[in-house]
Amino acid sequence: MKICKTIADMRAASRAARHSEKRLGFVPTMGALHEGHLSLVRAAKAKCDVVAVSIFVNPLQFGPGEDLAKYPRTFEPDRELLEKEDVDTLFAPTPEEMYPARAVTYVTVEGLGEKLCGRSRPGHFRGVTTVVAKLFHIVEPDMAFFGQKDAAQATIVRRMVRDLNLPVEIVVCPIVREPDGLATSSRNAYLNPQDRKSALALNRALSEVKSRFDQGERNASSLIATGKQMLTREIGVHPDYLEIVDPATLDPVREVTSSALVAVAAFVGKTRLIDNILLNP
Ligand code: PAJ
Repeated sequence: MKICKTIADMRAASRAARHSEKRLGFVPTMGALHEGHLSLVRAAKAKCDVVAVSIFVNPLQFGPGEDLAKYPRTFEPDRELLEKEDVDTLFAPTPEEMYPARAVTYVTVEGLGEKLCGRSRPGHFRGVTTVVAKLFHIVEPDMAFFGQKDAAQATIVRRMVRDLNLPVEIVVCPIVREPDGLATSSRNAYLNPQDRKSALALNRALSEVKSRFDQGERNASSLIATGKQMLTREIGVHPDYLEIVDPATLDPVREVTSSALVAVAAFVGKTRLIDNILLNP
């Protein structure tokens, strides 16, 4: 596996792949890799000839008081995992390499960027779309792989690609879960044993909403109330939001008459976790 620390090196690796007419797949990550990330790598391997993964803890998508400084950085184990998956190129730039001093240019997906997590994390999605656009320009992949775990992020990236006519196909892969149902996340490492148990409330709330839906309930307010009840029942869990939205616009729906996304975010102790499920009438 070739490790590129500079933009110039990464561009050269991509150029080489393109010259040999190889289909280039790309998986952007912030590292602390787990089975969720590896599922994207495997999907990329299955669909593309050459696979590049980036590891970059993007300062621009963390708000003041968020976990940028303590975000897990585990480069060596990450590198080994990617070697084992037979990844071709690892792009791991420094913040200085990615952001020229006094950079003032951003990519904003207006409206969508202020929904769901964007409401409680102002500027978060602007940070995501700016770095993903930069990564796409540097790597120039044919296909890029994202997880349904971050459903709003996937929607917003798709919209950016469409609006800016970027020549990349976005593939969204299913949520990977721990055996007990908790969505796999780098932030699960922050949970103490008690919080780890409480964290199951997110998936439990979503499952409860799904089962009420399967029994015929279509009213979003009523489904939301069911989910919130499940969440608040658990000590140490503080809901940020539980919403039922149109997966393409992220706008709330009143009645679930077509495919809808149930998205939840909650603090478990000091750790903010997210999860979601799709309802298909
Ligand atoms: P990160 O949280 O490292 O996630 C990288 C990718 O892995 C994202 O597309 C995310 O949705 C996916 N992923 C994480 N956990 C998953 C799970 N349990 N199942 C399936 N996919 C999962 O998301 C980011 O980094 C950043 O915002 C990034 C896109 C890299 C931009 O900085």
